[in-house]
Amino acid sequence: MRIVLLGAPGSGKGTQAKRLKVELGIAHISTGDLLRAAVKDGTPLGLKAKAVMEAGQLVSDQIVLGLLEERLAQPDTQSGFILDGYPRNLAQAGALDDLLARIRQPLDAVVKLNVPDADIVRRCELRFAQEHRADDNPATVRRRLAVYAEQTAPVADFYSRRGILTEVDGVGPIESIGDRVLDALRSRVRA
Ligand code: B4P
Repeated sequence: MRIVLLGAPGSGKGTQAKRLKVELGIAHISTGDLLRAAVKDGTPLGLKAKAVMEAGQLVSDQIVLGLLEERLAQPDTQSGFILDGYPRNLAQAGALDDLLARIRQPLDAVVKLNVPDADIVRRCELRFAQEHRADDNPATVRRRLAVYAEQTAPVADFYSRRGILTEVDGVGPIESIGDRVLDALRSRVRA
């Protein structure tokens, strides 16, 4: 199965993708993790991405697409994948369509996690206190939410028009949200 997980920053995409990876036996591809690894390794790409991420902005489409293409060429993606954090704007959604058509791996489903901004701010504050992730500081989280509303929210409409979008309530215990996501995916496969 090939899935896109959509949702605001801190909506739990990474958290739920980890469970889906185990339950469905497919690869988990997080563009945020790929970028953080490049920053940590101090690669030329990571050096470019670091300041952009810390400002709460989106890294350039070209850089992220390059990372994604490289990751999708790895053999573990043959049995399917969960894309977590990509696409984040309409240009990325178009690029993903082209890429998946080229490698003959069309999407099966898009799941959007709905979480109110107030919960997101609380979650990121907690993670900032525990992990000190620079883009989780409260001012940057507000910027990231604004970028999400402006650039990423239209991506949900793009997939809704195509009839492959399912929205799931992303508030509550992590396990219950995971059950809702799996139910949504199973009913989509049966449909
Ligand atoms: P991401 O890594 O995608 O970061 P995220 O939005 O914070 O993560 P996610 O929604 O996965 O939340 P998580 O499960 O961690 O992006 C980081 C940055 O990278 C972006 O701002 C951007 O600069 C760059 N980037 C990434 N992809 C890009 C792209 N395609 N194009 C351009 N730039 C890109 O959960 C958050 C917290 O909530 C965790 O602490 C978790 O424990 C907690 N949590 C999860 N579920 C919960 C629940 N049900 N209840 C309470 N807490 C919960």
